[in-house]
Amino acid sequence: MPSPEQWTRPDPGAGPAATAAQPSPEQVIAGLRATTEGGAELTQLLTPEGERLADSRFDPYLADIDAEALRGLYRDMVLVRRADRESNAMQRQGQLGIWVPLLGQEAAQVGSGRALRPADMAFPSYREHGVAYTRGIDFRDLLGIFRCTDHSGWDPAEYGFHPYTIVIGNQVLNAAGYAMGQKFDGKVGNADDVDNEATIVYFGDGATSQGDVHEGFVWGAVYDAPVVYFCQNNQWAISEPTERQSRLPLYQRARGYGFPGIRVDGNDVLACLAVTRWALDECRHGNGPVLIEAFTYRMDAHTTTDDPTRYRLSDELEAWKLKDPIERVRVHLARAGCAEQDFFDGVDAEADEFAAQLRDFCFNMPDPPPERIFSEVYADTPAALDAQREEYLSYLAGFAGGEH
Ligand SMILES: Cc1ncc(C[n+]2csc(CCOP(=O)(O)OP(=O)(O)O)c2C)c(N)n1
Ligand SMILES: [Mg+2]
Repeated sequence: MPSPEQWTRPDPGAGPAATAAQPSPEQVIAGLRATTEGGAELTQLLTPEGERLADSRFDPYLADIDAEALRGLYRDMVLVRRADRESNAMQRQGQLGIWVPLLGQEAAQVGSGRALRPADMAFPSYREHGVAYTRGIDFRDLLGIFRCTDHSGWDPAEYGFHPYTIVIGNQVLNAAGYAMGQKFDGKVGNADDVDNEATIVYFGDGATSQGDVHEGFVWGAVYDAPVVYFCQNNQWAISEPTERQSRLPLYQRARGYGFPGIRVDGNDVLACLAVTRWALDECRHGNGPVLIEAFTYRMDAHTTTDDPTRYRLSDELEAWKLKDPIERVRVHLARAGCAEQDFFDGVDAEADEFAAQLRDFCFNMPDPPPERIFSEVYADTPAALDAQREEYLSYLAGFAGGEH
């Protein structure tokens, strides 16, 4: 049976007719293999059973990951998951307008986020709460966006973390441009590596069908920009499965742009950390860009407005539960004698406290003053905007009970 690659690469002896052949149902099913299973090309350092696999290419990037660091990665993922679940619940209780769950993607986000250095820049989409956490952003600062009282809750330059982007794929162009700037500013290829910087941009499998992503790849490639394109292939773009968006595994698309592409087990925090460190290193030394496809699974709904039971079967979810990103680290820590029950209980207690603080903050979050919508838009506010603000405030003042 021809592999999906052969649909676009006809047998030279078969003549032009082969090029036009439609894939048969079997070929379509074979095509699923390309995107729904990790395959031999998957870089994995920690199996779902918690077994550490040796890897001569990527192990050097984990030289500093001792038992304490591993416990730290576990703690990061547990806290992030707990905050995600609490936020999801708060949306259900009417405290947030919407929530975008990251459940199942903790390893992809914590692993890649922990690979970054403070001077690097990250461009998220809207699901990257785990990356935000690794950049030092207070999880509470994310909540205003989802309570619809804020556009962003942090200074992007201070944290090296751009505001969330809802327009699918747009941040890939932003990131390519930012990385070109890093190159023009001499932040790439310096003999002293502390002077080097890189950019990482997060986007989904569905985003790879957007023109902006294609353009972002082209700009990054032709300028040798220090940008890591980090695609979290969580198998779904709302209700559209990946295999309906690509005939090839997504990482293989990099070849067409002339930079390396690699598929990593997105549920393996060690593989995500090592591979992203390698990719960032490549970028900092002038060998960028790099595409990473983190092969993972969105274990919850697309957002709280979505009902995934309408379009996917529960056995798929059950199969992915066995590949849980947190569980495999827990098993590994326990089996390797790197953590006792006390440690796991302590992290759980810390996570409960973290969630309680989040809840308390959310329930008591003040509404921003109405003039806020006019501020922080321009460095120097134009007169027309000043006039609109004054008009709006005097309109509000006309209501009984004062200004608003
Ligand atoms: C330009 C644009 N088109 C459509 C949408 C609506 N939309 C929101 S999320 C989404 C699916 C994105 O899927 P994927 O890139 O796989 O990311 P995921 O949500 O799975 O993390 C779509 C089509 C949008 N936000 N922007
Ligand atoms: Mg997706």
